[in-house]
Amino acid sequence: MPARFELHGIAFSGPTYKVGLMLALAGEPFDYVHLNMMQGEHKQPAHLSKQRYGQVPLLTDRNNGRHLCQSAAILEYLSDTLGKFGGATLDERLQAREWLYWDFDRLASQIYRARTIKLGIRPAPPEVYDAHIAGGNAALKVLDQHLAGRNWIVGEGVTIADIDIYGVVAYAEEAGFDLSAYSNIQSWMKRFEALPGFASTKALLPMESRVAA
Ligand SMILES: N[C@@H](CCC(=O)N[C@@H](CS)C(=O)NCC(=O)O)C(=O)O
Repeated sequence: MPARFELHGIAFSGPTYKVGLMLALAGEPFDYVHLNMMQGEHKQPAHLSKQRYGQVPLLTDRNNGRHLCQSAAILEYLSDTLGKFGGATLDERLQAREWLYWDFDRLASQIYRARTIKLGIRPAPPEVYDAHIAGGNAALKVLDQHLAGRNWIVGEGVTIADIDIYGVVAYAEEAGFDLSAYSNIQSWMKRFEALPGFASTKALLPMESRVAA
């Protein structure tokens, strides 16, 4: 029987990693479809008919034929349908959602963009890179202070807020950030990486398509 979920993405993509991580932590095997973005596969009608923004990730739920996009919305969908990582109460669920919005506004926007500049994928003048580093550090400081005395971002257990934000902070060093000043973030990352089912970007997002084991 085929796996319930099919994830379309590229190995480089942080938002795709977030979705792969969620599935892995939830113990859901998934088929992985590698898109050839160099050849513009993400802008072809076959992809656009399922992913209106012409981006990755795209997640298909074979149980109901749904095609889902936008990583944060996908995490919410998965936590609703799988009954995992959604928070223990309505208040926790709302707080987790708050962090997802904050992430894309303040953290992911800076870290992901700094990374594409640093890796030469989207070249930009040094002052643009420096502005992303400054903005990212401001956001990392907020996160580090929030994590003081806490194991997880919301409540007492792992939620989609942790999964979403880990899928950004995991790329910070590659983007040129120095995490040594953020001891609470470092401890939280270690706790996160020890979770059953945790896997690195390389393990979850290969350079070619893969059928679930
Ligand atoms: N907000 C979106 C961002 C997705 C995104 O930026 N995807 C990139 C790859 S990491 C992409 O598909 N870029 C190609 C494009 O925008 O044309 C999400 O979280 O899913």
